[in-house]
Amino acid sequence: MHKIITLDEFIIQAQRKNPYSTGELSSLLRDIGLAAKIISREVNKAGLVDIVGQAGQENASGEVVQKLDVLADNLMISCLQNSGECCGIASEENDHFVPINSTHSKNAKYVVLFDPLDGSSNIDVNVSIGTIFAIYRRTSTGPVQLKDFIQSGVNQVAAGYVVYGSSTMLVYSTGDGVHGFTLDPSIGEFCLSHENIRIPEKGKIYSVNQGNYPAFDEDIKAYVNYCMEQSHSLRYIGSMVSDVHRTLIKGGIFFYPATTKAPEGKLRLIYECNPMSFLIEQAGGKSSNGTERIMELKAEKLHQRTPIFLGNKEMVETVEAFIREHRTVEG
Ligand code: P6P
Repeated sequence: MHKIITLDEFIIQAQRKNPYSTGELSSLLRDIGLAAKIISREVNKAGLVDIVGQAGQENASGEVVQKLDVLADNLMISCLQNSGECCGIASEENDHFVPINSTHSKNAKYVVLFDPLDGSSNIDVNVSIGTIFAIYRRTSTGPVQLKDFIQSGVNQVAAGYVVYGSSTMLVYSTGDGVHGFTLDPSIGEFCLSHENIRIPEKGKIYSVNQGNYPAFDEDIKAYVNYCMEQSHSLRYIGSMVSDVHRTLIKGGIFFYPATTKAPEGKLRLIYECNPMSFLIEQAGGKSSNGTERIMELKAEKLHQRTPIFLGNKEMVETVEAFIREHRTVEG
């Protein structure tokens, strides 16, 4: 029988490799895994609206049903509060960061940033969605401060995502490779299914909302035309976690460039682009805003957006060359 290695076992084994590890990060990762299992259960029920009720309405038990992304946000916060290893969180669903002030938590050394349910607009058409998270060591002392949350992506201690798709998978890295775990609902455990994921060297898939083509800059239009001339396949799910997961496993490039409608791009730097870039780089790929490494970008605000191009090194460097050449010509 194939040996099952659960997420908890894998985390503990990884902790044992680090003699200075105190177990706090391990505990945090296990709590994120717990939140993921509960969110997965709720997402899988979403299709049963008549039973569970729609957001804002009461369900069969008379409870007010929350929008799934609000529910996911509350679940992540609750699990992180219980962990005692997190002194503050920042998420897409909260305008400001949220200190966690319980006796144990307020002295904890980690902050967690997350998008609790990315792509939630796809829920009602049964398209896979996901949770994205990033973990940093706080830099301040005393009450947690904004600067603890808007650190450069290179300071990430760990990052990962959960994709709620045909199966629920948790993929994460603590800087020692990227590892994927598939949820076995029959035992309620995330089981190691993809150890040390490496992005394929070559890619023939480009992933962009080509409907925005008229709103792209000329250099991006030129690159999209190049992808079509190369007979690359266009795959776009419209859920970042799903598009990045496919890119990680099958190779290719995922990009959300600046457009005339979104001059800063659409995706958020600190809780979408930085964690995904951490994983892509750990798997041997590249991630930039077209000219600079994503993880070296300076964050000024919690909900700051950035253009992003991530995937195979070769494909990202090709689009960077298109951008560089266009800017040289433009002068
Ligand atoms: P568009 C989902 O709404 C999301 O935030 C990401 O998950 C996804 O990559 C992007 O927006 C899709 O945006 O403009 O192509 O629908």
